[in-house]
Amino acid sequence: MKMELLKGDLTKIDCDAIVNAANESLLGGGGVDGAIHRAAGPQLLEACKKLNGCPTGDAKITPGFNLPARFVIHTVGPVWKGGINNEEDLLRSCYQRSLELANENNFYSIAFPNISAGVYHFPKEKAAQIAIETVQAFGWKHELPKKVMFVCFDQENYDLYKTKLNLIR
Ligand code: AR6
Repeated sequence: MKMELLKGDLTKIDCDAIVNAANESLLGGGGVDGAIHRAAGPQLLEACKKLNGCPTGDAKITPGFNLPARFVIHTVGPVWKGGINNEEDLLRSCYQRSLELANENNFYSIAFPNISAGVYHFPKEKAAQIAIETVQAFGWKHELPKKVMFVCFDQENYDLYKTKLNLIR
């Protein structure tokens, strides 16, 4: 598996699936979730309504509609509440379940934002560490997805991922 770091907007990425940092309702919100729904168009909300929500740490899939990405994998990260409420395992599970869905659907490429590191206040660096570790470990055991992109909206996140990815290369 190849891990790539990109700076920019997840909704512009052409790949098999982008991952949405959603909430348990799967009915939209702010942050990257809002941006994805705006770019995908109203059909995305209609598709999400049929999924009956999603528990924290799990993931569900829809088409990408007007997005360049063919599919959206909606995952629900944990809200950071001090780190003593299983937040780290739940975040690991978001990456794991998203990658499992990508693998089951024979996806070649998938792109992640820094899940939970915005409105949900998970410490950015710890979140990036969990993202990279979980993706790397999945890659040791699975052929697909072949390409995993980390898409950072801001310089701070980009620099965090860059430092961590350089350390394992
Ligand atoms: N492309 C890439 N990354 C982005 C983009 C974008 N277009 N927009 C924001 N980010 P957040 P969360 C980054 O708050 O913390 C929603 O209301 C952002 O800088 O989107 O998991 C949902 O409905 C940050 O690094 O997600 C939930 O209620 C990262 O994406 C709640 O927010 C995640 O920030 C989920 O909160």
